[in-house]
Amino acid sequence: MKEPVSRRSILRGAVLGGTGAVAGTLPTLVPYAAQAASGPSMPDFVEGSAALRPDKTVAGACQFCNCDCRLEIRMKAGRVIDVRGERSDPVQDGNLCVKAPMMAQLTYNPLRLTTPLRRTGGAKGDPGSQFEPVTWDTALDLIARRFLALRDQGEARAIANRTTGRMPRGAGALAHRLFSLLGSPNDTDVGPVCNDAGGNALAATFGLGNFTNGYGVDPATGKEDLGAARYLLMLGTNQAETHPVTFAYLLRARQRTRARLIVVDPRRTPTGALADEWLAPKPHTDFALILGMLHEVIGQGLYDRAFVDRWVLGFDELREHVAAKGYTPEWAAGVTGVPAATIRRIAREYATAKPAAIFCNAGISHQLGAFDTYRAIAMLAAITGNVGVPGGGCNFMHNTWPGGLGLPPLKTGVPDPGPALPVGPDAFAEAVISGRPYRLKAVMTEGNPLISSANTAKVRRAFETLPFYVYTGLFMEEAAYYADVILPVCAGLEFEGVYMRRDDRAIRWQDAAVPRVGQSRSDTEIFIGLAHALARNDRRHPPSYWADAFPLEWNDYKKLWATFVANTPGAGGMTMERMRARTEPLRWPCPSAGHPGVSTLYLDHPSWYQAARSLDPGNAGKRFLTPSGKAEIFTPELESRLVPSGHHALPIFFTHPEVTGGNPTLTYDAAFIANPVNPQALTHPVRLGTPADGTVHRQYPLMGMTGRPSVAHFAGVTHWTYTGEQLNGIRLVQIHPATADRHGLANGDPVLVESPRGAVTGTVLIEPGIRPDTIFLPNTFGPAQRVGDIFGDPRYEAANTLLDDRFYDNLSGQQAYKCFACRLRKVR
Ligand SMILES: Nc1nc2c(c(=O)[nH]1)N[C@H]1C(S)=C(S)[C@@H](COP(=O)(O)OP(=O)(O)OC[C@H]3O[C@@H](n4cnc5c(=O)[nH]c(N)nc54)[C@H](O)[C@@H]3O)O[C@H]1N2
Ligand SMILES: Nc1nc2c(c(=O)[nH]1)N[C@H]1C(S)=C(S)[C@@H](COP(=O)(O)OP(=O)(O)OC[C@H]3O[C@@H](n4cnc5c(=O)[nH]c(N)nc54)[C@H](O)[C@@H]3O)O[C@H]1N2
Ligand code: SF4
Ligand SMILES: [Mo]
Repeated sequence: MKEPVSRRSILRGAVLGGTGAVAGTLPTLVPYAAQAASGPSMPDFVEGSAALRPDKTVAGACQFCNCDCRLEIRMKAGRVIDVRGERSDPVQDGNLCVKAPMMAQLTYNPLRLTTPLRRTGGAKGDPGSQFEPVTWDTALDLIARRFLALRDQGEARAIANRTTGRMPRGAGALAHRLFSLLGSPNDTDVGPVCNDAGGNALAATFGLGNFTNGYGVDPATGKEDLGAARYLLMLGTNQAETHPVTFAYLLRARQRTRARLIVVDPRRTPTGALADEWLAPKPHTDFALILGMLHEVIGQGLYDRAFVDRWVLGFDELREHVAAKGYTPEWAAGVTGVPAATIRRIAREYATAKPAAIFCNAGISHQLGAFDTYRAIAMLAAITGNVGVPGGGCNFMHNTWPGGLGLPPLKTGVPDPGPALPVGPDAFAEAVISGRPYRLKAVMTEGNPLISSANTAKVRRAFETLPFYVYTGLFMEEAAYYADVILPVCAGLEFEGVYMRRDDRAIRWQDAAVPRVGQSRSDTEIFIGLAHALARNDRRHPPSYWADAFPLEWNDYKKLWATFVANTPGAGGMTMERMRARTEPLRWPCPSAGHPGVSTLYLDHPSWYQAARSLDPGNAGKRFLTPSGKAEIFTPELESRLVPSGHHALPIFFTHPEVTGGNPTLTYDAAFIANPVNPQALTHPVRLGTPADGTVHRQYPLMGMTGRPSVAHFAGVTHWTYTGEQLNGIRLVQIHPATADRHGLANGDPVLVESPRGAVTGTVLIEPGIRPDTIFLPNTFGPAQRVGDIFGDPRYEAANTLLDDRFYDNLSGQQAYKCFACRLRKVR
C-alpha cells in the first residue's frame, strides 16, 4: 500500500517517496481511517479534524522552482488553510518541498505592495524615499509619457525592460511587442542571468535550445525516459535543494535501475551526499574536466562509432583538436585537482553505461566559459550516442519552454530598433553609467537587479543616476527604493494561467484560489494596461497603433493563452482545457490535440518527426534540427560564425582570471561586434589564452563561490516570508575546517568576506564537504529584507557586492557569478 502523504512527507520529500502512479484527480483526500489502518506511526490528525477539513480545494501550481509542482490548495471559508502535493502525478508523487506553504505567505503578508506608488521625495536609493499612492491610470500614464518623450527625441533604444522571468508566461511576449512598437531592442529575458549558455550551446549543436529529455513516462513510447538512465552525471547542480521534487523522482527511479549518480561540485551538497561519487574540481574548471573526458573517450575508442558515422558532423576534427591541444586526463588533473585516474574512469563509465544522462545548472552556466563548456558537454553526449535516446541527453536545466510565445502579426509596421545592448542585464548598468555602447534613460524591471546582478555597487550607482525607473514586484525590495514608479504585482495564488515550467519543457495550468491583494495586477495585465496608456498619450500614432496590438480581451488570461496556442509553433495541442484536465504537466512540442507532447527530443520515432515538422516545414525528415540534420560538432559555417567573437567551433580551454593555478584566461576588446549566438545584440570580442598572472591571490588567496542558500529560499522572495526567515534567516558561509582553523574561526563566528570589489558579512559554517581553497557564500540575501528583523537576524549586503561584472561570457551574456578571489576576516 502506498504511504499516505502527510505533513512529514513535505519535509522528507526529497529523500523518500512512494513507488509509482496513483489514478484519480483532485481532490485527493486520503480517508483518515484508511490511513490509520495502513499503519504509519502516527495518523495525520489534521486529516481527521473537521475544523481543518477543507470545504473547497483549488488546483494551483507552485510559483517557485522548476519542479512546477501541482498544489492542492485547501480552502476553508474563503481562506487558504493548507497546500498539499498532487499524488496523481507520478513524477510529483504527492511530494512538495518546504517552500510550498510559503506560497500562501506571499498572499497573507502585511508587507505586500497594494497600490501603485509615485516618488514624491528623497534621494534615489535612500530607504527614507517617499512615495504616494496613485491610481493605475495615473501610474501608467506617467510611464507612457516618459517613454514617448524619449521616443520622440529619437531615443527609443534608451528605454529598456529587464526580467528574470518572475512573471506569468506570455508577459515577455507582450513586453517584446510593446518595445517593438516603441522602437527599442532592449527587452531582455531571464536567460543571460540564468542559464542561457546551455540553451545557446544546445541550439548550436542539436538545433533546439532546450532540455533534451523528460521526467516520467514518455507517452509516445510508453517507456520511462530519464527514469531509465543507467548513469546520472550532474555538474554544478544541487538538485536536492533547487529541484527537490524532480530529484526525488530520479532517486526513486535509481532504486530500480541502480543507476550510478556522480555529482561534480567543489562542495558536497545534499545532492552530492546521496551520490555514488562526489568529485570536487577547483571552481570554474569543469571545462578542463570535460575536455579530459573527451580525450579519453576518443583515445580509448569508447565512443559510439555507428551513431557518430550516421548522426554526427565534425568528429574527426574533434579527435585531432583534443590530441593536438594535449587535453589529456593528466592535463585536466593539473587544472582541476581531480586525479587523472578518476577522470579516465568516469569517462569510461559514462561512455559505456548507456543510456547516460547529463544534468547541469547554474554551477556551469555562471562561468566565464559557459557557452564553450556546454558545447564540450554536448559533444561528449553526441559522440557516445547519448542524445536522442530515452534516459540520456543534455539536460541543461532552465532551458525549458516557453521562451517567446507567438502572437498574431502586427497590422502596422514597426520602427527598425537597431542593435540591442550586449546580452546580460548587467550591461544595463554599464550603459546607464558610461553610455557605452549607448545610454539607457528609462528602465522597467521584473525581478530585483540590486540582488541578482553582478557588481551590486555599480548597479546601485547606475540606478542612482538613471533618470526614470519603474519597479514591479511584491514588496518594497532593494530596487524599489530607486524607483520613480512602483507597480504592485499579484502572487501565484491570486491569478489563473501558466506561471512556472518544469525543466523538461512541461507546463501546467493553475486556477486562482484567492482574490488579488489590494489593487495588485499580473504582469500580463500591466503590459496591456501600459499599451493602452501609450495609446492615450501618443501624439505620433493613432490610438489604434497600440490598442489593436493589445486587445483588451487579453486581460482574460484564458483568451491570451488561446492566442498563444494558435500562434506558437509546436503548441497547437496545449490548450487550457487540455492542461486543466490533467494532473501531469504537458510537454512541448505538442502540435495537436492528439499529440502526447515530446519527452525525448531528437528521438528516432514518428512522434518526434511529426513534432519537428510542426516547428518548421523545413524540418521535414530531419532528426536533429541543425542545418545538416545531424549533431554538429564542427562545421566551417559554425567556425566562421564564432571566430569574430574570439571563440571556435572546437572549444579551447580558458577560465576566470581569479581561479588559482596560472591558467589561460582572456582579455576583452573595447570594440563592439554583432554577437554570433545572440545576433540581435552587440558584444565585445575576446582574446583567449592570456595567462592569469595570479597577483590577485597575493591579497585574496581563497576562491569564493555563490549559490542558493538552501532548499528554504527561492530567489529573494522567500526572504519576505515568515517561514523562510525562521528556517534560514542567517547567511551561513561554508568553510573547510582546515581553512577555518588557519583563520582562527569557529562555528557561529561572525565573518567578513572580502574581495577586490567589496565586503559582506556572514556567519561561519564549518563543514568538511568543501575544497579547502574555496568557500561558499549564499546569494539571495539583501539589506531591505525586513522579515528577518522578527528573529533578530542581521541585514545583509547582497553577495554580488563581491563580484566583478567585467567577467562575463561574451556569447551567452552569462555573468561569472560563481567565482571571485577573496579572503576571510574574523569580525570582533
Ligand atoms: N531553493 C531554491 N531553488 C531554486 C532557486 C532558488 O533560488 N532557491 N532558483 C531556481 C533557479 S532561477 C535556478 S537557475 C536554479 C539553480 O540551481 P542550482 O544550479 O542547483 O543552484 P546553485 O546553488 O546556484 O548552484 C549549484 C551548485 O553549483 C556549485 N558550483 C559553484 N561553482 C561551481 C563550479 O565551478 N563547478 C561546478 N561543477 N559547480 C559549481 C555550487 O557549489 C552549487 O552547489 O535553481 C532553481 N531552484
Ligand atoms: N551571486 C549570484 N547571483 C545570482 C545567481 C547566483 O547563483 N549567484 N543566480 C542568478 C539566477 S540563476 C537568477 S534566475 C537570478 C534571480 O534573480 P531575480 O529573479 O531577480 O531574483 P530576486 O532578485 O530575488 O527577485 C525576485 C523578486 O521578483 C519579484 N517577483 C516575484 N514574482 C513576481 C511576478 O510575478 N512579477 C513581478 N513583476 N515580480 C515578481 C519579487 O518581488 C521577488 O522578490 O539571480 C541571478 N543572480
Ligand atoms: S519550490 Fe519547487 S519543489 Fe518546492 S513545492 Fe515549489 S515547485 Fe515543488
Ligand atoms: Mo536562474
